[in-house]
Amino acid sequence: MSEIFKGIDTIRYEGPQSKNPLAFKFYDAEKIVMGKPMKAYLPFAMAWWHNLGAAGTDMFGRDTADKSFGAEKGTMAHARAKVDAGFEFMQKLGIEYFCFHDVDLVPEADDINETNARLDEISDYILEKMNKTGIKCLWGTANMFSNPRFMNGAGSTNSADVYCFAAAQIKKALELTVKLGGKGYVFWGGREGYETLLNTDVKFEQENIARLMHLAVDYGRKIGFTGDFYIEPKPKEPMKHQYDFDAATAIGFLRQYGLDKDFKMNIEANHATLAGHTFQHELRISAINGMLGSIDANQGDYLLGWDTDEFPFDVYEATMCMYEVLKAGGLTGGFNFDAKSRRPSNTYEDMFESYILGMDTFALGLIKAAEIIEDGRIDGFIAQKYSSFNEGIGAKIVAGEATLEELADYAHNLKNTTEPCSGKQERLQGVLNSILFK
Ligand code: XUL
Ligand code: CO
Repeated sequence: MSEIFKGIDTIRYEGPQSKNPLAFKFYDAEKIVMGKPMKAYLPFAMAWWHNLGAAGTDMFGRDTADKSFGAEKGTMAHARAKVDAGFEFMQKLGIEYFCFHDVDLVPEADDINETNARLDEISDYILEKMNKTGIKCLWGTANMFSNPRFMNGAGSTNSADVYCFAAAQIKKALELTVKLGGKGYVFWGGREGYETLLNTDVKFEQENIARLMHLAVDYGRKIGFTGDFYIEPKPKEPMKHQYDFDAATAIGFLRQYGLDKDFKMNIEANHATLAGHTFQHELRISAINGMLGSIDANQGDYLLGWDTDEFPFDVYEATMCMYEVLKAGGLTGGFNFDAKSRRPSNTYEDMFESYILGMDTFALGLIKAAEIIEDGRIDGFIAQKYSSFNEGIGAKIVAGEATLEELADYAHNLKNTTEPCSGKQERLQGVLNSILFK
């Protein structure tokens, strides 16, 4: 097999002063941060679909990048060339994981048996490469949104036949995930939602999605999948109302249908902002519910209301993300760059520079988040803010030992001028800036 990314060597750490576009400025895999090497906190993953598949086509124009990797597109030779390209790419960047949809790996045939035979063939080849390189699978999933049969949904479809197609794809994608040792299995409900209630039975659709998830869990556990299932919340696009709107909605759904023991969240930064939340909010809601599993690391554009899937470069967001991750004790999953280079960034070099940007941004976020925690002023302020609950009546409330009458009696002895204390937002924002830019 010949080299695909000729002229691009292994990407090395050169430090923030480096002007070499093909070097890391902040991601220094072995550097110790809060007691562990950076790479232990940042299990980065390559998204098969964007990096090896997406070539720039948008609603207004065709491909700008050449991702044929020397083979004819739509063939098994091309599927193998993508594996070659992907593994060379990950090795050169020091990326240890990848994520995939079934149909990212091979061209889909008209007959599902033929598609599955192709998936068997390509996964043998991927496994060979994994064994040679030590690269691992973070998660797998089934694409249940592109094929026209899923136009009315997969788990939420009106057609029992389509529902069975979805089941068949999940079954195969789970088998592939187990074969490749994937840590997780993702459900992103792209078409699980609706445009209008004039034609939709929401209750029935949600119950049917839950039934499909239960079947997936049962089968996954039966074939030895010990990892986490993930829901990846997103509020809209392609559907107007998506059932897994945000983390809180998805967690409520999982609890309602008894799926919460097997599932966690895969939080995508840009999906959070589309839901009108910050990325940090979604991470916190997942973490406090014990459901922070994995992260799709990208960012959106605040001026655009759609899923732009950009490589992350916003250091504030990455810092607050890593603050949440550190506070939660790390991720059981990883950081999948569900991101694509911009359409005019159409060279092989751009593919590498995109990942360098993303990895450096999260490395910088990690360094800065560790500094925030070590500095202690923000955590200290929060602890102080709630300190009235540490003793006296406050402690009794927290211990669940107070009655409403008792609290009312206590309040009757207070002055109406009682104030809860300043929130000090501007001071704390200043602290954040002083740590980020020192
Ligand atoms: C779509 C999206 C998907 C999921 C996997 O917005 O993020 O790529 O990550 O299906
Ligand atoms: Co995603």
